[in-house]
Amino acid sequence: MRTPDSATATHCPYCALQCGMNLRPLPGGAGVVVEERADFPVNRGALCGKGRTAPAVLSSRVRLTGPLVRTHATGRLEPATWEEALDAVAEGLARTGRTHGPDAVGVFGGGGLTNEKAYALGKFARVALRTSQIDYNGRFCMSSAAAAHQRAFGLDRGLPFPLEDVPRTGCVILVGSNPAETMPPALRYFTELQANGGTLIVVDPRRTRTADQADLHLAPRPGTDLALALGLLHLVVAEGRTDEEFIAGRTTGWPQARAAAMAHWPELVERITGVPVPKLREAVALFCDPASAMVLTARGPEQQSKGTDTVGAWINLCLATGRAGRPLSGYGCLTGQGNGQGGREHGQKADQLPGYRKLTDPAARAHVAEVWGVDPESLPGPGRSAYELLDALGTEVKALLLMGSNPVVSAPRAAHVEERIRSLDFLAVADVVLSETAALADVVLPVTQWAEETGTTTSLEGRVLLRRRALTPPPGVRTDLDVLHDLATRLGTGKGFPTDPEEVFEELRRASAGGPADYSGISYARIEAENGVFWPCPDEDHAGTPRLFLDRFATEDGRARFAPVTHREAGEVPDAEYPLLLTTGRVVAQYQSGAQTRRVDELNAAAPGPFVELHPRLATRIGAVEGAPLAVVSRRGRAVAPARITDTIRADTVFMPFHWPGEGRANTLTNPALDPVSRMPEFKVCAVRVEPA
Ligand SMILES: Nc1nc2c(c(=O)[nH]1)N[C@H]1C(S)=C(S)[C@@H](COP(=O)(O)OP(=O)(O)OC[C@H]3O[C@@H](n4cnc5c(=O)[nH]c(N)nc54)[C@H](O)[C@@H]3O)O[C@H]1N2
Ligand SMILES: Nc1nc2c(c(=O)[nH]1)N[C@H]1C(S)=C(S)[C@@H](COP(=O)(O)OP(=O)(O)OC[C@H]3O[C@@H](n4cnc5c(=O)[nH]c(N)nc54)[C@H](O)[C@@H]3O)O[C@H]1N2
Ligand code: SF4
Ligand SMILES: [Mo]
Repeated sequence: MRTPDSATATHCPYCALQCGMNLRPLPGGAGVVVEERADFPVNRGALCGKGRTAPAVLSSRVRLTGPLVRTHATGRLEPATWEEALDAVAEGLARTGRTHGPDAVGVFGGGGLTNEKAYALGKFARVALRTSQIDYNGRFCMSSAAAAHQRAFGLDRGLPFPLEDVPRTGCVILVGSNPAETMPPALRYFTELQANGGTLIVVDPRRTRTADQADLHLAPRPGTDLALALGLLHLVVAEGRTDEEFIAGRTTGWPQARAAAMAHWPELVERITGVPVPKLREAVALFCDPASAMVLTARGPEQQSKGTDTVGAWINLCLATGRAGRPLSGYGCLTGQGNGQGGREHGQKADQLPGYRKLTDPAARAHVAEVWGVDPESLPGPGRSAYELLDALGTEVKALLLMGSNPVVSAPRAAHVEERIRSLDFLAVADVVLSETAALADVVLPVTQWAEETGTTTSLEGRVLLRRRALTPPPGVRTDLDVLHDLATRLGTGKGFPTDPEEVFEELRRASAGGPADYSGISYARIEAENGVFWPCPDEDHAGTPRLFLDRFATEDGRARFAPVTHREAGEVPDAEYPLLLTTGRVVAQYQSGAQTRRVDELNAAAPGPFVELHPRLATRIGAVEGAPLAVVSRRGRAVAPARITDTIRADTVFMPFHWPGEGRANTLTNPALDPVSRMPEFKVCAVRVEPA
């Protein structure tokens, strides 16, 4: 949409809040500046520093401006033409497929890719490469919440209601979510909730800026949220606060879930979590007294080897108290990446086809194969999950095409993953910058960025949005859609890979029609006219669905399913050798692996490097000094970063942000223990020892 004065209305390239912004071109083709876009209701013009400074990454000073190919002569990445680079990628992938079979070729995508790219990438893997080996970084992000959503409600949309409902409910429990750092413009929804007389409970082992604002802060030991949720449910039952009518009318599985909760009495839960019983009782009262309430989770409880069961336990709490499938009540997950929601719906996940269809469902295969003009039999089955795929590199998967992720920094047990990546026969990376992973590639393909291309994203609310191209890309770069088209052409299947995003979206609409995430009624024109459209939207006369489950859940019988979950320990627990817990997360000024934000001066000034947060008591015990280098050692490796001493963290836990490579890389330490259902790695808890370096 062109605004009257020639700025372009679009959305931020980073997180799932997808804040609206206007981009105004500077005179003489000198780039764009970000301006306030007040008409987009979710952020009403507010932006965090990352969004405000996003145009800095468009500068040729920091981005890739032409393809690079590793030469035999020097062993280094050297500038090449697009023809040379694309020929090399097509040949590298095809050669591996010919020699070792199609499943020796892997594809790794990202939740930052637009819907059109995610869709084209999944199709490229299955149709052009015929490989089952595709997965993406969203596996590291919201897969546990997605699995729990599916299990309980029969459908996974992160938030089943728009954010505008938050200020009008009675109480929100925010579990392992730190929007003050991770989605600053969304903080206003919680502030307004409190101004309206509602209460905010924050569950986080650290007293974050978000927790500071809460009416009640529960600080459990990392990895014990499952016990905490069960303990709260125990109290709900013991205090007679269940909603029997709702349980009888709209759920199944309560007797088993109830029995499991009754085994988690408050004193036991206090012992497991470290949260005192009176605080548990206070939380139950705040949650149950008002007429409506919500539970929102983010990566804290989800990035655990029991993340799916943990989210299930929080959903149980909502179901038992009738706080789901009703106005202003429910469970939601705050999805993370720019297209974290849409990226999980259109087929870059190992077990999935577009429209959130299952790759194992014969009817889904037939429908999508017809849209793609291929034989359903030719579609491969489900492949490995993200960590399992990375772990198989160099052995069973010998060539990889990577688009939109930087696993050398962001994958668990990163030194091992880096070593696996180095052992590949062939690696091609499409990126906007020379990330730590791209630097290891045989071929690097430089692609356009958000402001230079058009495409849709689906925000954490399930609202499908349009980003409009606002400026002409530099001559040396191409779009991801161009790359997939050009590669498919070389592999002999160019026809099904259009380069016009709207044409891809029109095909995506047809592929998603009748599926759980049905986009068939959504068009670019509607998105612009309506400031986004909530899926499912099955036809053009359908208004979209801001609120799900009000009449029935998406299960076969329309009832929500309780999960019969009991507490279990994390993959690693402290012992004499590794007596402390490490947890990891984010700071406001850096984004993810830092590939983009570490290239922005203003953000680097605000968050220049890694650190280890620890409690003063622990610091005294081990002789740590503020600002002095501290070594954190786990069974996977050793990382060193300056100490940051603060009483806002539990004394048995240390925290590191994961945005940096090198010596201070938090993921050198993390444990790739996987959740059995979602295959989510345990980023949020492992056992470590800490000593001055
Ligand atoms: N600035 C910034 N913003 C971002 C991103 C970014 O990289 N930088 N990334 C985006 C993406 S992809 C995502 S997924 C979101 C993530 O958004 P959040 O989930 O809010 O971010 P995290 O910092 O990973 O984790 C949130 C909190 O979980 C707490 N925590 C750690 N262990 C546990 C535990 O065992 N239980 C509980 N209850 N809490 C625990 C941490 O102390 C932390 O404060 O942010 C998005 N926004
Ligand atoms: N220890 C620890 N590790 C974590 C987490 C944690 O909490 N703790 N969180 C996990 C989570 S939730 C996530 S989401 C992951 C994220 O980790 P990554 O997957 O590494 O995410 P990004 O750093 O955003 O990497 C995206 C890459 O793609 C590039 N890129 C951006 N846009 C495009 C595009 O349109 N096309 C192409 N081709 N490239 C593009 C960027 O420049 C960047 O290099 O990290 C996970 N790792
Ligand atoms: S909160 Fe997220 S979407 Fe909004 S400006 Fe910041 S990074 Fe961008
Ligand atoms: Mo994420």
